[in-house]
Amino acid sequence: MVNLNTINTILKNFKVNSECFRFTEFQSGHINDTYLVATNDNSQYVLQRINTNVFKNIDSVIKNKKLLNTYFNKRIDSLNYDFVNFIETYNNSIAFKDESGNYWNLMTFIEDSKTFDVADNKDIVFEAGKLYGDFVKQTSQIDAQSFSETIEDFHSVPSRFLKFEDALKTTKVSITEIEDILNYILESKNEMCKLSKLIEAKTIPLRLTHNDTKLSNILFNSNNKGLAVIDLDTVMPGIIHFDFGDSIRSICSTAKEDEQDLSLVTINLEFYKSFCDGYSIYTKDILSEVEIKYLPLAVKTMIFIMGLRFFTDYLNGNIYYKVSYQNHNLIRAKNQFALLKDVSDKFDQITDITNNYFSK
Ligand code: GN1
Ligand code: MG
Repeated sequence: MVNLNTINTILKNFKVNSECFRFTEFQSGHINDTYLVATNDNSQYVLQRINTNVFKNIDSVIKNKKLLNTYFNKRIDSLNYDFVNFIETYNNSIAFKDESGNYWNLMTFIEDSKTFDVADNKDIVFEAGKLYGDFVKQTSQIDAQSFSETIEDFHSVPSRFLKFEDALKTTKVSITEIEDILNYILESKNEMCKLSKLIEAKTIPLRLTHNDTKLSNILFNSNNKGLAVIDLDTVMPGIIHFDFGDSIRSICSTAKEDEQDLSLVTINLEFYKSFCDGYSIYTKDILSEVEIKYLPLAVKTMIFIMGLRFFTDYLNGNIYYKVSYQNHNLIRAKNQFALLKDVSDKFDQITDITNNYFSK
């Protein structure tokens, strides 16, 4: 547990001349520990301890964030939205390593901002579409190859399958309890590997992608207008489908990711239209025909990956995601697979809507 002393010891290493007198922890992330820090010069900062159990390749995380920070700062006058600004340490790094080997980032806090876990109206969804679409536009000039992979094969279905199969061999969970899910995962395998095959064949181009485009990674102001895209740990080379699909998974679901009542978990097609409406504003002219063609499949694939990852972590005894109760990851997995079933039922409509908004 951190206390005021720890926070101030860390703060001293960054180029800020102020002391923290109060801090609170943000509760929504599953991976890092994130604090809102108020200082005696009337400023607020976001201090984050990077989870090195998840981000084993910490040098890549630091390098990528620094590259992006420099890039955004250079273009500050032409940006449509605000961005996460990393404060440097006295060693000119954007991360500080403490005595216990923890790595910390310090970021400016974007004032009067808030996040949502679930969208409750389509204006929020439209805004989210615009912000994530703008991220694609702003970063489209970057050579993705100059960024490193912060987590290897992060959205690779074949690699996630291997991890799932390993977990299945060693799990303490009784197989009879989870037979339905196992069958569903195995039945879906072929279709869900398709995007990975297209990447391998270089049919779909690599871009710089965010890779964690949840609703809660967008800041909104008090009028529910989007302010900035946050959480840049997983920015690395990827395909547009990772970001588009993960956005829909998170933003167009009618329930939160760990809703237990599966009858509440569906895809909201009105929200899907609003997201496409906002997203296409900045991306329509940038995306190629082949990228557009596979957007609907991306929705299925990203929901599947998250379901598979939550389920694998459940089998492994919850070693990756933070959980609040024993079955939390199982509930999350069932939730994602329920969403996937609804998306599959409505796939023709999803494809038509996508074509309406993105076809040139
Ligand atoms: C994790 O950054 P955070 O905690 O919001 C995860 C994402 C998942 C998400 C599911 C590095 O995101 O991939 O989509 O949980 N991040 C990492 O809510 O694994
Ligand atoms: Mg994240």
